[in-house]
Parts: sequence; C-alpha cells; structure tokens
Amino acid sequence: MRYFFYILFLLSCAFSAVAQYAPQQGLPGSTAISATSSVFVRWATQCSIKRGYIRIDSPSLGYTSYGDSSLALGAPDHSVVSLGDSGVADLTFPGMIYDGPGPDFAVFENGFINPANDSQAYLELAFVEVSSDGINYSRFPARSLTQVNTQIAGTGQYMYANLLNNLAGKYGAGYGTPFDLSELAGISGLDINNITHVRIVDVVGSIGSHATHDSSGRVINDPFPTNFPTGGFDLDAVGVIHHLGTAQVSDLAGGITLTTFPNPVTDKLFYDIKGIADGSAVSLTTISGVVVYQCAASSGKNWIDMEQYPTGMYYLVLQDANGSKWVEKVIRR
Ligand SMILES: [Ca+2]
Ligand SMILES: [Ca+2]
Repeated sequence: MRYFFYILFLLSCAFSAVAQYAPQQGLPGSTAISATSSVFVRWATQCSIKRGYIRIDSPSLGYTSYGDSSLALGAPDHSVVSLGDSGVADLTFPGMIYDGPGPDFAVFENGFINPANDSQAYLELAFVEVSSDGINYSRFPARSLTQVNTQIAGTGQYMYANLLNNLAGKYGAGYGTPFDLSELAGISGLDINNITHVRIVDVVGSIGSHATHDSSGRVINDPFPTNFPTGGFDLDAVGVIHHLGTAQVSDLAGGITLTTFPNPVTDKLFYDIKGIADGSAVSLTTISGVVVYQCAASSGKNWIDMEQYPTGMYYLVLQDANGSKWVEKVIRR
C-alpha cells in the first residue's frame, strides 16, 4: 500500500509539472479571438520597427528584411513584417486602451496549424509589453512549458499552444492572442486604464547562449535558427477591444471642468474633474433621480463600474459645497 501512495505521489508531481494553458484555436477552452470578431473596435494606426538579426549568433548575415511597418497597421490581412531575432515593434492607436472586463487587446501573427494534429502549430513567439507614457514599458508575465532539451528547428516542427501563456503568436494566422491588462495591475508608473503604447519583442527561441526566458526564468524554446529574411516574429496586426476615445470636456463654471469618457459606456465610465473645491460630491442617478453611486469629488481621474447597472440613461451629477449642481447625461449600453 505504501508503494501505491508513493506512485500516486510521483504521478501527481508529473501532472503538476505539465500545467496547461488555453489550447490552439478551434479547440474547447481556446482563448483565440477571430480577426473578424466584433470585439475589436480599433486597430494600430502607427508602428515603428527595430529589426533584429536574421540569426543573432551570426550578425554578419544582417537583419531581417521582409515586409515593412505599414503591414502591422489596420485589421489582420496576412501581410506581415518580420521582426528577426530580438526585433521590436512599437505600436500606437487612436486614443488609449483601458482595462475592461477580460482581454483588452490582441496580437496577430501568421502561424499555421499542423494538418495532421490540430492541437499543434508552427509558431513564432514574442513578448508583449505596454506603456502609459511611451517611455516605461511593463512586460506581461510570459510562460513557456515547452521542453528545453531539444532545440525546435527553424522549419517543419510544431508546438503546443497549451504550453504557452502571455506570448503573442501562440495562435495561428487569423486568430489573435489576447492580453488582459488587469494582470499588470499595481505596477508603479503604469496606468492600466490609459495604455498609449504596445511593444512586441521577438523571443529569440534559442536554448543556447542567446536564450530568452519567461517570467519564471525558464528558457523559451521556439523555432531557431530562422535564418531567412522572414525570420522571427511576423507581426500582422494588433486589435483594441477596450478603447478610450476622445474625451468629452464640459466647462462648468469658474474654471471647473468635468470630462467624461467613454459615453455611451458599457463598463468603466471614467470622469476627470479639474478646479473643484473641497467639499464637493459626485453622484450618479437614474433618470427618475434615484442615487445609485455617490462619492466625494476629488480632482483627477476616477471611474465608476457601470456594468452593475441596467442599460439606459443616467445623470452624472457634480455638486459643490455651496449647492451648485452640474449634470451630464450618461448612456449605459
Ligand atoms: Ca481587462
Ligand atoms: Ca497585416
């Protein structure tokens, strides 16, 4: 009996070492998002590329050359720009990305599924970082549980998406890998409700001296060397799910401004008050005057979770210490 428990213990260790993430597109539990999904409301409008080497251990071969930065703009179209080993793409959008419910944006590459096994695909991976000032970037905690004993060949070898997490390129062409900003909550200097830049950094993929590592320090094994002009991560597009557009600014009185966005709103209603005196209050009421939210009005950006309220029209009411009131209509849809 003792041996039975010993074997059981070994088995449980073996299984816990093979923790699984979401599987390849088309399989139950996959988090892949189709390029044609209506969740995407904006696409990248600017992209700058810093190419990586065709082969990082042979710099004399030069840099990748396939495609150009314009091919990362707009919706996915299977036209890509190849980043090369450790290459970088910096993308911006109209407006900002904010942390709404679930994934907030997705990255598209051009991997392809193994015709003989739909849980496998030829994949080239990249780290994803975000910034709210265009200077300081924070990386999503990437994980790779792919074996690290045998180098994945540059061509002809397939990988499992369910061993990868928070790595762009884990899904095949036409399907985005989603990223959820809430995973980066609490990082100093990063405002996850005001993301202005997304950075894609090619994973070299070598298990040798040029290895790159995941957030736990484990080597990330992906096709290497990819010594051709299309080497490294092939960026097709970046799609925004939770988009903050141009804010609506209202001049109230005496230098007080109230900015609300987005409006109409589905989840987070951001409001930004400037020039208000102490003792003021903000409330949200139904059109029949029932107060559903109230707090002290502080200068700066705040937000209300509108998901908890039924769809319809509301009033955002700002009241100062003297009883003066200003009202903005807000549509929850
Ligand atoms: Ca989110
Ligand atoms: Ca493209």
